[in-house]
Amino acid sequence: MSKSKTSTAVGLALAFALSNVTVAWSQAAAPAKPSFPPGPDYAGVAGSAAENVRITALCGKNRNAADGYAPPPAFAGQTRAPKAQARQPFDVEVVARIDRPWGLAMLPDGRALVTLRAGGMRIIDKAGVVSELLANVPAIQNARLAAMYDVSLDRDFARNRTLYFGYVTRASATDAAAIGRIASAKLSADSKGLEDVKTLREGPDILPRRIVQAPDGTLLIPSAVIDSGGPNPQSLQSQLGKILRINTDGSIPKNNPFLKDKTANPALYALGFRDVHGAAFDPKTGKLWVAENTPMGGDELDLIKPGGNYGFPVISYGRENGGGMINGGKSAQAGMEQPVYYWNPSIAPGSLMFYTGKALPGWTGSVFVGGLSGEQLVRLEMKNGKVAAEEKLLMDRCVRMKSVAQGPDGLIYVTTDEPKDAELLRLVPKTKG
Ligand SMILES: [Ca+2]
Repeated sequence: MSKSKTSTAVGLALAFALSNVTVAWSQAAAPAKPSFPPGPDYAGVAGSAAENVRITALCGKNRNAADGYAPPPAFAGQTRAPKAQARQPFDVEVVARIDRPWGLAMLPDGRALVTLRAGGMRIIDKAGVVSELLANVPAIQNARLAAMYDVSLDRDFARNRTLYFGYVTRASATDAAAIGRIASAKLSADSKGLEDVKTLREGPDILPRRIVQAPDGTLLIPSAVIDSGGPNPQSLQSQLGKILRINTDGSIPKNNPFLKDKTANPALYALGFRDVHGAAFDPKTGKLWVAENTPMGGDELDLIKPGGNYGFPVISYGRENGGGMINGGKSAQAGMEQPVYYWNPSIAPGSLMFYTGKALPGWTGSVFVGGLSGEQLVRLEMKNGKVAAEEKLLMDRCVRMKSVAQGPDGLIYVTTDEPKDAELLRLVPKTKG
């Protein structure tokens, strides 16, 4: 075969592969939901049978995965890590009660800045006093998935008062469609409102779950895809199901990984996600990690490489929330990244944090993940870039755990995800005696 024929054949194969992934994906034609025997529950995976029974009795329900579907991991330790030893005696303080929060950022003076899912922001001081709604926060107008999502501080916040936030609202007074926006603003000197609110990037295909600032100053934003049948997370033309990367003025960094492809959206940094709620930079390596919420039984912890393809919906360890298979249950493919870890059964990760504090010394160096459906705060012990052990904390509170952040006091702050009377919790060293 001549060289030109070979390249034509390769070109055709590539075109076919691309045409396959740029169309909308759908499970509509999936075969009937398969049936699997019951699986272990959340407490049972990294706990004892007795702990399992205790939590089920305490919380009044069994939060098993729907069944025991459990495809084999790609390597030992990729799921269901051994139970970590309890290394830090602690107490839980309820700092304040608030309406359903989403984002949480700890200010340098120790106050907590929270976004409210229905719209708005409040500041909670160390004593638990909750502020009025901050002025000048963009309103969240009714649209599908409309909500205020994350807020995060610029690394020079103490000097420049700059913060970033993401939200989804109605596109305009005359357009009921949803639009996602990533914005910056300054917190006023009296902390009563925002100033200089600027939209950095917006689009109908942006669902901005988190905003984290890289060591190089750029902003990394996981943008979810919720719907089966929506834009394909593999498509380079859509911002859904991706991690986006922009500069703090909204411009596109000159070294974004897909810029050579003129048809690709220039903000794309990594692709193939469903719904990443947790994102954080490892303070030791400067690398980005994310925690992906859903598919069912396939929640992932991923180490992000620029331009990496994280597989969804081509490969996954989970299934549709209704139980249907995703791409026949395929869990690995060449050119697609494997998760470092996945949760089976699901915990529905709502956040991700590397703990570097000294106030809770038994936990220094651990990774924390808030679990929504799992109603727990997960602590992971990492070794050589893999999960060595998992501890499930706060399960006896029986509530969904949302955001987790480290305060300047070195303590750990957690918000719960309840529609009313959600809590801001503070984890402190156990007082002796
Ligand atoms: Ca994946």
